[in-house]
Amino acid sequence: MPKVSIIIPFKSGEFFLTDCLDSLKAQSFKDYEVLLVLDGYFGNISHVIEPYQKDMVIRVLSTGEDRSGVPAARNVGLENAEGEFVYFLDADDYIFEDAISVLLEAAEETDEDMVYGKFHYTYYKRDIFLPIYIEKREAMIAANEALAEGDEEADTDDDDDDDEDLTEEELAELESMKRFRARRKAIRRLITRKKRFRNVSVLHKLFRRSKLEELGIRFDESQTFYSDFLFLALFLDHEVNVRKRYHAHYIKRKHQDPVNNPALSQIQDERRFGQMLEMFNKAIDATDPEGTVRRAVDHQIIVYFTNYFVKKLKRSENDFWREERFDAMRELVLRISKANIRREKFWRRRLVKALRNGQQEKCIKLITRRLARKKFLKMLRGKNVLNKYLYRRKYLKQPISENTIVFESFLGKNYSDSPKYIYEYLAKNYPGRYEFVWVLDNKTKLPYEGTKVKRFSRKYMKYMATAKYFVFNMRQPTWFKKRKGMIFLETWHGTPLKKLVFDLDEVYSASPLYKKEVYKQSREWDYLIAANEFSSRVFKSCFMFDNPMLEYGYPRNDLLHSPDREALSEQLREKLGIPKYKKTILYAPTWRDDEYYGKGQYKFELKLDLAAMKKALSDEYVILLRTHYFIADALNLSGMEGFAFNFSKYDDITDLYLVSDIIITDYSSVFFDYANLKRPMLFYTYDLEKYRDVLRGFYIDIEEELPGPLLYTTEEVIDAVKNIDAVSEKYASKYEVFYDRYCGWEDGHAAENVAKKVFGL
Ligand code: C2G
Repeated sequence: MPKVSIIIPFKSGEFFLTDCLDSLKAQSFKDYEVLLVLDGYFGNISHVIEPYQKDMVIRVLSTGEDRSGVPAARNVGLENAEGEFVYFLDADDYIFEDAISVLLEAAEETDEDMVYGKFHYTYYKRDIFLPIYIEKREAMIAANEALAEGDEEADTDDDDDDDEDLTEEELAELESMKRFRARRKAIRRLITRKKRFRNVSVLHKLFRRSKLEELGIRFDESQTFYSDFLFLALFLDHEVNVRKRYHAHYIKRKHQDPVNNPALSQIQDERRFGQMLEMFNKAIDATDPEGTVRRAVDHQIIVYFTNYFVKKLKRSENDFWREERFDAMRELVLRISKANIRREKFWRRRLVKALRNGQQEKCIKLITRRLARKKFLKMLRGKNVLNKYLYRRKYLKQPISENTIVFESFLGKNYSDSPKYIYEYLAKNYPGRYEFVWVLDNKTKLPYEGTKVKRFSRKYMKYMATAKYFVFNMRQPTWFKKRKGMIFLETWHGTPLKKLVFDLDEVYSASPLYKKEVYKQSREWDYLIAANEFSSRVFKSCFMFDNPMLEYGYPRNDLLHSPDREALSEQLREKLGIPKYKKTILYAPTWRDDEYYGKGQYKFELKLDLAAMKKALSDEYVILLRTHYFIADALNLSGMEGFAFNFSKYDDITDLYLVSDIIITDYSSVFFDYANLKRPMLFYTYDLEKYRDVLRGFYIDIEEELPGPLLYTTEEVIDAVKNIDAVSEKYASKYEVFYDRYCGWEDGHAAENVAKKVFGL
């Protein structure tokens, strides 16, 4: 008989399951069985689990034909479990290697009926998440020790030393008090404090199986959504012994694809309301009216009503919120004891009172007032909120201004990329014809007569609401409303090397709504520019784009084909202060998905040994450094004066291409553009495997196609620079093929061609 039975319901997603099983394989504790319960799964599971069978006992079960759903699958698991304990795990999650042993040790030590641990939430799969965590492990271990101490303190509350003076009876009483407190804390943590009762979960809880049998607790199979809530509420309503162990870690995967692969909690289902009522009613029927669980249940009902239901009452177009659902809600709330209502905040109590009296209008009035007050307070706090409010309430009602064009490059960070060249073409050739507006947060002075506006400022909001044309190189904001008659030109910002949106199974660095958002946004693009045949094909698939593709090459690359580019380059060198008799290397790497501080704020650690480069190359070369626009870290170039120059904040990378003799890059789309110059390219791909195989996935085989060497150390880079002629010669034929494939459409007139097409000139 195994010690622990791990119950995993499985419906789909073999990809996730392997992560889950890998984490079980890595468990330090080995005496467990896995009950994988198939629920409406029609694939061939044996090839997925076969590699694991030598490391663990996996019993594959099924809900059968008459039963279905997660509750049924878990019940099948319970019916078949042989372990002394059962543990619930989801197929798309994974656990730390000591998770089971930590929980089990605690359960055995103090004879618990249930032990629960800590959750982490992530979009990442296991082999990305773990290294990030291991890095922070020291800090985590320290925090865990503190928590572990907290565990004990919180669970005992009393000083054990004093116990010695007590009689046996007193000791028993004390023990029972401790048990009671631990259970009350668990109820608060696991039920009351959950923001949404749908998040109440049996996951990562180790139950003593005999206790579940004794109490006859099973999952309610008529419940698709809330069976966990009922299960836990019923369990905790008994005098069970429970304990928490916060250094047992469970990694809950957030789902980032609500379009194709929604998590259960993301499913909007008409049945939800009915099931919720049923669940609450059952919980009320089955629990002690005076007990802590009931208090938690009542609180959850009130929170649901005051935070969610009343908003539906006020806003929904569906009358059933004001008719049968209102009545059902009222009936439910009438079951809540007055004592429990008294524990709630004043504004909630007023709403509950109005509902109990059946005063629908009053409920609506109260919530309207409360929402208005909240909005007002929010506006006082941030002017962006006020500006957005004006966008919706005022500017969107104003007429569209037929000749206004809004340009934005890299979220207003600089004056650059294709929007810049389209703007300059129009401003130069059609002066006075349009009102040009640039979204720009830096101090750059615009040539021609464009107006600058700061992103999120009031003026910006006005133009976003009323301009007819938009020329953006990244996605428009999610709140942007495309009005009838507006024309949106998406230039995008690079030939895709790294896989994008709908070509990604998994999105690591984005919010769960990412795919849904991009889908909405790309519907709003009237035109999209492709620099080459390859981009055109990929964009159609990765953005699910089927409006006109402008196949003219990139406006941002026009300059690279300008007949006087050499003269231009000389002028620029002077303007940028590059020493006269030196050759120039440009180093322009991309960003890394897994190294960040926060949204759009990425870390960058320079992995080139600049001192070594300076020593070896500074007689002949200088190096220009250019980090990606997402990078928040500033480069430290002290001691490198005269050799290394930081151009990370410089507006337009095209200028930097023009002045450099060699480029070093990695997985950045810059190399597709730089190739237009036919100058040598080196690829400093020190983290290739991680980047390609773990973080992103590429559209092309870079080892095969890139027209330059992949280098892994500073020494190799120095060596390649020193022998650059030989390197160029070696890659000459590859370069030609590459050039034809990715630069073949570029003719120096992309801006003109795009502008003529979009603006009907
Ligand atoms: N860029 C830059 N400096 C860098 C890196 C990039 O100025 N050090 C600019 C270049 O114009 C480049 C663009 O930002 O073409 C996009 O950068 P990528 O490194 O390719 O990365 P990303 O922003 O993720 O865009 O289809 C293109 C992809 O979306 C990649």
